[in-house]
Amino acid sequence: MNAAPDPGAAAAAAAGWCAARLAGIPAAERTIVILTGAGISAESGLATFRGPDGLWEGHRVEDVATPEAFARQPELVHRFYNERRRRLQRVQPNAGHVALARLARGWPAPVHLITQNVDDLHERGGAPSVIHMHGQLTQLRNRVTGEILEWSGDCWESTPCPRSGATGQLRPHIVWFGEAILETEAIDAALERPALFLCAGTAGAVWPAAGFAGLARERGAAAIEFNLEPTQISDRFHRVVRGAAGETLPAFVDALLDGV
Ligand code: BJW
Repeated sequence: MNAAPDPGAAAAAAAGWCAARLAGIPAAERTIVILTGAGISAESGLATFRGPDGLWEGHRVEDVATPEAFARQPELVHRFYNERRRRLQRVQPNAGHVALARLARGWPAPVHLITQNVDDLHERGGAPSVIHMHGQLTQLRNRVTGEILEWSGDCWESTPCPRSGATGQLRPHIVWFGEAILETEAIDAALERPALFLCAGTAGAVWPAAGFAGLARERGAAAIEFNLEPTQISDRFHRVVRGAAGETLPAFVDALLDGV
């Protein structure tokens, strides 16, 4: 009987493969782009969207995270985000977040960390800069003036905007289905010519993020996926590392920083 592959060893082997691929590229040009999704925060205790824990009070994310749902039932949508904002204050970054921050700080070339997550666990894990393409739980937007506000408490339709004083104007600063993603200029610049593309904890079910791996590969990047399970985009990667991100990413980052 074959023993199950050790995720840490598989991650270190993938780092060795990357080091060999990058060897011919000058150190300062070994740009890394990292895309993360809900799976990287799962070990911190935040629910993913499409796993067994993916329903919220029986609602699929597609039924709550749309402008139409907010127009129809604003209090339901506010409650969804209020609960997640409260939960965020009770959780901590895990070893996966910390490992990526170590990579960003220790790598000789630019490292662009793009996250679909609306939590702040990359920042709290030490990442020097994070591109939040789907918004942030800790921000609200005034839908009349467009102003963005830092926010840590609950928000309801009855909550007055601290600037305008009016009620019924605030919404989560979150990108819902059918809305344009944020930080497109930073994302386009990051994806211009990556040497290495790392993708951790995303199912690859939501666009445009699901297309980034293919784009990075077309532009010459070595591409590695880190996920517990096969995903909708696994075939876009040169290597896949199966296992929990909190185990595989630290092993990968240690080996990569040692080897190049
Ligand atoms: C682990 C693990 C562990 C677990 N370790 N791994 C092309 C084709 C088809 C459709 C479209 C298309 N282009 C656009 C669309 C429409 C749409 C879309 O993608 N629809 C799909 C349903 C098909 N996209 C959009 O509407 C986007 N906007 C857009 O394209 O705008 C165009 C436009 C331009 C100009 C003007 C106007 C419009 C917007 C997408 C917004 C997504 N928003 C959400 C919710 C809001 C954020 C929030 O509330 O948190 O973002 S949806 C939800 O899915 C959330 C996530 O960021 C996103 C991705 O989910 P993710 O991260 O992949 O999580 P899961 O749960 O799906 O997967 C977790 C993974 O982790 C699994 O694989 C596990 O195995 C793994 N895992 N534990 C490692 N310990």
